[in-house]
Amino acid sequence: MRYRLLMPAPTHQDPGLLFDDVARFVPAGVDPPALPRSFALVEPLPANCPVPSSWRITPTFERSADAFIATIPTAPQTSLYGTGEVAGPLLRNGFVTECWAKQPFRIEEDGKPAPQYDEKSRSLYHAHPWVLAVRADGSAFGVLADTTYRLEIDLRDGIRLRSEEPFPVLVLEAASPQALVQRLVDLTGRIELPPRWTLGYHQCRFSYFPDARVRELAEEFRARRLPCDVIWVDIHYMDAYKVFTFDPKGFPNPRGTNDFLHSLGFKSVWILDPAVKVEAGYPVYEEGVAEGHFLSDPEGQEYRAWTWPGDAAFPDYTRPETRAWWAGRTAEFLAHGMDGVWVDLNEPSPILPLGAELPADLRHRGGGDIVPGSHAQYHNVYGLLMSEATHGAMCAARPERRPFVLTRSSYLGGQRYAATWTGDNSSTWQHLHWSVPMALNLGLSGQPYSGPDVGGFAGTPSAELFAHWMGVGALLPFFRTHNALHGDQEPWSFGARAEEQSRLALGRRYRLLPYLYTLFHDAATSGLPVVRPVFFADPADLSLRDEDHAFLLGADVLVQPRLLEAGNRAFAAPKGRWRSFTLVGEDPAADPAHPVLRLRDGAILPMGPGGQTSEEAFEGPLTLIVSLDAEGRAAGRLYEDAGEGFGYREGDYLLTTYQAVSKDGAVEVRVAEQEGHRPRPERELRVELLTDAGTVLASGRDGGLVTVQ
Ligand code: NBV
Repeated sequence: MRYRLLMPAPTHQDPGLLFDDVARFVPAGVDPPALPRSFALVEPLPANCPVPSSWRITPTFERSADAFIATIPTAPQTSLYGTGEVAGPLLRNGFVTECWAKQPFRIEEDGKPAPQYDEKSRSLYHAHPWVLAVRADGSAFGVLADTTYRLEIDLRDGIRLRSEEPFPVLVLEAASPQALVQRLVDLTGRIELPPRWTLGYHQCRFSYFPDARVRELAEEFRARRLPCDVIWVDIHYMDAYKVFTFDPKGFPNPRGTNDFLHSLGFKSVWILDPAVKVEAGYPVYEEGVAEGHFLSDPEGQEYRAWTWPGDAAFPDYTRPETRAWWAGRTAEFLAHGMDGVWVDLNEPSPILPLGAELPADLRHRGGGDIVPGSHAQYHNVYGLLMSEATHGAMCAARPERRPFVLTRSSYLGGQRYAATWTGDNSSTWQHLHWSVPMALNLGLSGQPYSGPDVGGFAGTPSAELFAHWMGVGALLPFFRTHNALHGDQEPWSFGARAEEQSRLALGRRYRLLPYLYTLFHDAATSGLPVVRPVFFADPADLSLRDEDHAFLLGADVLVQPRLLEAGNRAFAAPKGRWRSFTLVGEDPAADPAHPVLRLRDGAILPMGPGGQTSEEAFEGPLTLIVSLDAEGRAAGRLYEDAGEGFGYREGDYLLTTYQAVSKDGAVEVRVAEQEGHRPRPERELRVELLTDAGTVLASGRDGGLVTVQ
């Protein structure tokens, strides 16, 4: 037996029904009002009502000498997902992971540690105490351990949760996994509609240096006619890695660099690290000391650890004053014209020794509704609170613009403040594969806006691997190439063929942007993720439960990529007909770097003309790809707005439902419904009808009737 039981009977006290489909269970002997506030939930929970006798899932609580344990048995053929950011397959049955935000590292064959993850990594940068379970009949339930403390999630035999501190468990019930994810984000918060440019392609490197290199890179994208929206600036822009400074030689004029990027139609995102160099005369540090912003040890001494700039102190983001200070500094930083902010190393992670963590007994002072506590209590929400402060800074500094923050670490509910990426992956086929299940499980945990470092952060990909990664990355929510200090990793760095393959992948992405933006609108309103597991198409079909090469983009597009070095594998495909289609006249059968795309029967897919920037990709003719169902009907939606700002909240948007109906040997396509006050753009409407005999084309005016003969 793993844990010694001190209390004989499994117990909980007065479970409470919070809503019809959400109940809370608290271990016996724990006073619910004495539990710390929830960081996952947007609002405090309502008062309990008695749980009806028909309630299906009741955790059993036990207490051992050193831990509190909650067990939730699962019926056979229950599939388990979620648990946030995890390396490995989509289906999580049989795995043990830990909610403990961590910069992972693995031991290489020569015994040396390397700062990347593999399937043995028990925890990565995020902490998501959440399991999504799909029963054999396709109905679903979710288990949320509402704690910020370290939590083990053991899925080897049902669901077993273990922590050193007592924790309440929320159980959510839903008719389908889709409804369950929606319910989760009702409670933990939805993303805000992102600025439209963030859906384009991002080029990053650790680091483009000096500023002339950034400008050269931007010019090269335009000269080669490779679509790109965003150039990223990593830590070398700082003066000796000091946060909120600029290297006087390498980046003397950040405003000028940003102006230059803007003049070529790019946006920029610049990195910020939480750690502040300990240095007399450095205003950020001195201000931090004077105003009490840094974490201290139990004796009250400022805590220091070794990071990029050397010895550094760490802001205590549990303090409202410290979040406000950070936000103020960030707002000043933004005055140089950055369009977005990237917050890194906020697990938080010292750089050396590798794998180092902040001590569990550091003191967080809290404030407002955050009570003072130890680092053991607040470690997992450090990234969440830093994201919140940074997001707040963007909103305050530019109230008319939508914020964009990318964070490496966060916690359940972190989608409220920031998008994320899957950290320091490696340039291997295995990591290319994991790009898919990692984005899917983040989506099933409430975070729909994620993607991998395309091409891999550590190492250099082969031309073939890079081209495949571009092909898949183009179809994931966040599409950014990034690499470490190794060789170049731009679309043209791997020879002419890989450049052409990249151009095609980018061309596909930019044509799909109107559909993708519609999916982000859905994520921001209904809460459904942008990329979804194939089993969403038929949750009761057990054969789909472990499919994690193929995935769904929204509900209508099935993506079948090649993710293995040696050839492809058979995909588990949902029932019904999914016709293949192309976006830029490509032949995916001829080049496996481009995933096969299939459209659900009965769906209409809206597409734009493509372009060099997202700006261009939303102008000009609209194309609808139509696949009729057995009744000869199809429907699809398109969401449009200004792409920036908040006018959409006052109705400045257009949400159109297009409909296709076959009638007297022809197919009629028209607007069936529309919502919002935004005028319909004067534009051509092109229809591509997928049929057994090939694609049939027709065109007319958007808003009018288009007949396909
Ligand atoms: O800022 C440098 C890197 C960054 O490029 C990477 O994406 C982060 O995950 N950062 C980590 C710190 C260095 C880690 C070795």
